[in-house]
Amino acid sequence: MKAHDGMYIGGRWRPAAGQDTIPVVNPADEQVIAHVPAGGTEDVDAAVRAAREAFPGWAATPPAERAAAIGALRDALVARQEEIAETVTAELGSPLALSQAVHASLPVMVAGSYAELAASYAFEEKIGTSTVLLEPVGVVGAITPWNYPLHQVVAKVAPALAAGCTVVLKPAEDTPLTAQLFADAVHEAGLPAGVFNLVTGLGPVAGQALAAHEGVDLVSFTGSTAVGRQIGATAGAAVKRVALELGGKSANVILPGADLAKAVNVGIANVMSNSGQTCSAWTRMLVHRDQYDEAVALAATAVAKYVPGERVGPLVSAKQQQRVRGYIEKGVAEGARLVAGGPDAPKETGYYVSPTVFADVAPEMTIAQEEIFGPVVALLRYEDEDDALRIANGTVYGLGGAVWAADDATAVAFARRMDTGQVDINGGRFNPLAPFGGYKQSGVGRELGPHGLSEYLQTKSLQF
Ligand code: TXE
Repeated sequence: MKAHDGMYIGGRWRPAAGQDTIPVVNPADEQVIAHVPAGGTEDVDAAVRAAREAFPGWAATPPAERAAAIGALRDALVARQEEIAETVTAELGSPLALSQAVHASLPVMVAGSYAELAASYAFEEKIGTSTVLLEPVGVVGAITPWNYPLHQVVAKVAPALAAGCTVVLKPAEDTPLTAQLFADAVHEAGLPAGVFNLVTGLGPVAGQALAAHEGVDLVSFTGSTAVGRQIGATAGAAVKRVALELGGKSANVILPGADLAKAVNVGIANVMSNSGQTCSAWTRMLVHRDQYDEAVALAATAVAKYVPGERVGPLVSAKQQQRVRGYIEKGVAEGARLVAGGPDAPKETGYYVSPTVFADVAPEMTIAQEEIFGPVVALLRYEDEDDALRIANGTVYGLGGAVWAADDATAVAFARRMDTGQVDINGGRFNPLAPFGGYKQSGVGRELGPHGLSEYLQTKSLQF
């Protein structure tokens, strides 16, 4: 597979400071498909320097011109959509149909939304006798995960650019090729040199150097809670802005009166999509005790349609496969009942995990508390609405969720009581302008739409 052997810094591809490389593996067949440079401190320094030099000019560029540049970037992504989909499939393992429909398409929507927002956003407001200026924070260090290789990048870079910030991106080491394609698109769009820079490398090396760099004014991180905690602590010590999008254990609450078959089927599809590697996936299905047995039967039938290697891809890496199989073993050991799937790998080659459904899951079990990040659904039984709410809110996380009821008003009344950042009402629908982010330990800050843009701004009051 095609790969750049350098870093994109200051508007051009240039050699990495060191010789080390990282192999990129296709998780469906375990073959090495490319190598990318493993960046270190020197590469990060050079990228941050380029971003700092570009910052004053980009910050002073009128919002309408920044909007036009983001629009050109969107168009460059559109022109590369097929290549992006194939690349995501090669390095993440997602079925090509999913790569086309989601991985290559969602970022286009998000970039388009920021092209519009950059032009229409009120970067200045009047409050009484004062004028408040909303100014870009400065240089952004963006650290992204592999689960949505392009979306995670665009959800940070597009609002940062719209705000007038410049960016250094350190993408996940598992999916650097998609990030390189993004840099190509930036280049084609003609963004000024240094406004966007890319350093590939390992988390504890390049990621750590970027997060701790004194030339970085804001760190935006999406990934594991463990690393997020560390980045938050480093940023706190430096009194630096930080945005963290971390794990989740979202509840899919099916209230009596809802269309049970639809709620279960959509709920299973939600977790199976991207092999369960979605931070907001509805991994806990909460069903009233009177409907529980019927829901378990429906879930078992629904999950049978997800055949590994066809509708559901492998996990991204051997490490993730092992981790998820470990959680399934733990579920069995703690007494949950396997209804479908199990810990055995369904295929000899590739990092596949069997689509798995657990019934008789108690709220305190590990599989009901910790993020598994695989195609695993836990069905929990509740007694009444208060019990459902207690279970739904009973984890350290609060990222996504769903409520199904006979009507929207009933679902909304329940959703208001949930400690979580986003709730899909009777199915929901993706809106690229709606803020996304966590309550509790799911994170700090919001992505997407105007709320996502405001993360990259700081306020200055002019007093008259
Ligand atoms: O995450 P890491 P991993 C969760 C999910 C998954 C688990 C582990 O539960 O099973 O995390 O995944 C960079 N300083 N999520 O190990 O390590 C790393 O290079 C700076 C949820 O892949 O957090 C990559 O770019 N950066 C999630 C990014 O952090 C560091 C998406 C994420 O990798 C670093 C992914 C360090 N010390 C995993 N160490 C979501 N919220 O969507 C690593 N990185």
